[in-house]
Amino acid sequence: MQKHPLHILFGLIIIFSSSVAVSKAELPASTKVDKGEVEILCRSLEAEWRKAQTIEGVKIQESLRCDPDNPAQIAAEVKGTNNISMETLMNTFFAADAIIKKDDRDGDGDPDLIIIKLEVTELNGHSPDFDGLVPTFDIAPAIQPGLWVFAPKTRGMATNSFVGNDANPLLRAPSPSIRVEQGDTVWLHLENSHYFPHTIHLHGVDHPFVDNSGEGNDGVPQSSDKFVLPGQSKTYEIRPRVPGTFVYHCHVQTHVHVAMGLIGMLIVEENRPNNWVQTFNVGGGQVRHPSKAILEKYDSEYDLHYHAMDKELHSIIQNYNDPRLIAKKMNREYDNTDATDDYHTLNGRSFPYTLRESIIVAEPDKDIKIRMFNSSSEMMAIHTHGHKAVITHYDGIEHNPRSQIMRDVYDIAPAQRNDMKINTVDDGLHSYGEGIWIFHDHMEKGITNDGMNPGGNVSALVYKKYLNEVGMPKAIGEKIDPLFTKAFHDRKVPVWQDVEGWNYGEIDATDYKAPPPAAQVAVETGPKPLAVLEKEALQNSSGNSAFSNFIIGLILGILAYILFLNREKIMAMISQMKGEEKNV
Ligand SMILES: [Cu+2]
Repeated sequence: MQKHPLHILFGLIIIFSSSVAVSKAELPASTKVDKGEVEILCRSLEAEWRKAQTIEGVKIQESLRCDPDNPAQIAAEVKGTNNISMETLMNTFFAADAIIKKDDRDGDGDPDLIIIKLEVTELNGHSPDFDGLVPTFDIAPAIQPGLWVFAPKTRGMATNSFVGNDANPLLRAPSPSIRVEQGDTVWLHLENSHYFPHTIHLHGVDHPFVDNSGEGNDGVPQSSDKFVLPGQSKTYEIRPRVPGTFVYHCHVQTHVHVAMGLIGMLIVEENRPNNWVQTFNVGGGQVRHPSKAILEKYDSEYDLHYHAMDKELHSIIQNYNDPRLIAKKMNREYDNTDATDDYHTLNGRSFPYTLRESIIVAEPDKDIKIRMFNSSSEMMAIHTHGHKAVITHYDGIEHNPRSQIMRDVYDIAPAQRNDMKINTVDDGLHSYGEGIWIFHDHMEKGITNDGMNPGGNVSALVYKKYLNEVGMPKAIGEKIDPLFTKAFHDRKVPVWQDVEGWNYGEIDATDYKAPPPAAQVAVETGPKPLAVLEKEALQNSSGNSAFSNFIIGLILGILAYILFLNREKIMAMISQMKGEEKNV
């Protein structure tokens, strides 16, 4: 039989009419959550600091990010605190003996004896004097995990000023990148300004097991060294013969001291004449005075130090103030085999703060050197949008150029280093052209702050023409303002509340109690007492649910459609039956 299109339409209307009936619902109104004060995205106080300049004879590259490194500090890091004017020194927080550079032993125009002084600093720790943390270091809006870091020896107060308790700019996470030159004699002097024993282990850096005086030099209390006790000092002596990207870290209670932040990059630069290297890169990111060897091959250089934190561990120093209690809580009660990393940082900060100081600024047709380091305890898989980088070195050792590989995801195990080259030629392979190209961990928890997305170690490679006058990306997507609030990171703001033209908020959950599973929550106009909901659920369970309505409607519809298609046969049967009745 030929089916008329009207027959099919009629059948479909009957089949779906019942399901349409149950989808008619009255939703409760959306409410809007007050997200409180939105921080200024970039305070833009340091416009002069962004410019390329020369201080104390030190050439300092332009740094277009929102929060550039202080040029006076760069000059001190390159020349040493002993070779600069008092005025320049006073424009930094360095102690006068923080970096001593002297003795051009090979006569090649740069110093060969480098004395670096490190202290151990607690950030966001318990204060004995008031109800708050001190000194504070926010990894994202109002997120303040307790941290320990190696820090350059500082002068004066631990705080930035008298009016706040935020840490001075030298006291921050991560522990600073340290740069020395191949063949230098380096005395790494640890002044233990902390309440626990620590050491320094030089991971991957060429160093003798014992120093000239016969003392242990490997930083491992169980095999070579004594602890450096609170108030004591120790000098680690190295004369690195091999260049590369290496690591230094504490080797006392390593399973927690490294996680607390006592780990940083130690970079040995290739030997060149007149090669004054930037001894510290505080806070990582752009190296504003790259070494001679780097400038032979690259236009700019960035240190990317990734870390992750379990808030259970990092809150111990905020909840307890007695070192004996902290030792008990941290070394015996805390179990890192049960740990979950809650915070994921790049150069000590999480998104959105990474946008202020850990962006990579690009221009077309340039070569960018990246030193990537993972100091978390899990694998990472960093992905660059819009670019494929060539991994030139693993753990500081250069690959044969023929076997160097190009990728767009860079796996990096704990403690590993990838040296990478990003070439910004727009050829569809190295780069897809200018833009704001984010880069982030593809282990997805890495892009959250305690499970709130976006957050974590996300940052961006931003082409100059996409940067605004204060060094923030000129994003053309969604507004990022809500991410600069405490409320967002406290999990209080609905994630799509501020989407223009949609305004998807949240239902008023005051006094709201979850109904039993069978109840029709979607059609309620307001919260009802649990007893009423339960009664309704009982009635619904007798076959009045949306699903059962649909099934019944479907069966009835099919039956009606079959009857409709066979209506002529049925009519004939009925006529036949009537005829038979008459004949009786
Ligand atoms: Cu330690």
